[in-house]
Amino acid sequence: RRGHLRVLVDMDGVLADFEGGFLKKFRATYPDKPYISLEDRRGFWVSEQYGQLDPELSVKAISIWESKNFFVDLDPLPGAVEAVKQMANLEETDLFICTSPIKKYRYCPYEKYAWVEKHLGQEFLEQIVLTRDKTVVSGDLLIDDRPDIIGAERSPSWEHILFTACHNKHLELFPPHRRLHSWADDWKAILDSKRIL
Ligand code: BVP
Ligand code: MG
Repeated sequence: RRGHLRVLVDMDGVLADFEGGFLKKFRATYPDKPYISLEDRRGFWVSEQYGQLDPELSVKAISIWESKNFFVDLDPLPGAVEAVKQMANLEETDLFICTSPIKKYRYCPYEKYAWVEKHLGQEFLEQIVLTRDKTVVSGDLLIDDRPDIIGAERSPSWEHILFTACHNKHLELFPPHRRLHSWADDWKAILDSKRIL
């Protein structure tokens, strides 16, 4: 809509605690296997870091998020639910939840909808964008914890704001790239910086 700011907010690692939920279920399922603490997480792909420990751990890690109830059971990250509800209520602001499902589609897409309904309410189901390629979705901002967001569109319309997560907190960001350190950080100022005066 004309004059409106369109904000795309990622789900895993931004609204839903993918890393915490993964570690909890991995340890419960494989109590005798080694694991990587959140403090020691490096790199976006959990499966790759577990695979470096032992190739069989990569397969076991993948089995965790491919299981029924993994995505729906994720806890919201601190302040996420309140922030998204506030953002959606701001004047001249259109919020969309932009999230990539895993390719094993048995549970994940369904559970992402169920999670949004459970934590944000039925009206937010209208705002969901499921895509494996976020570059083809247009917006002013994309708040996402993945450092490298690439796809078919070489120059996406959005500015990527890196949401801090255990796997990306050590990365040095070069200007003009910006972070949102958590939902306690000043996300309203980032939105306002994109509004036309
Ligand atoms: O659906 C999630 C989990 C999956 O990637 C998606 C991240 O979505 P966004 O937050 O970017 O929208 N995922 C998959 C793997 C390995 C697959 Br093999 C992983 O290590 N980490 C991960 O998040
Ligand atoms: Mg994410």
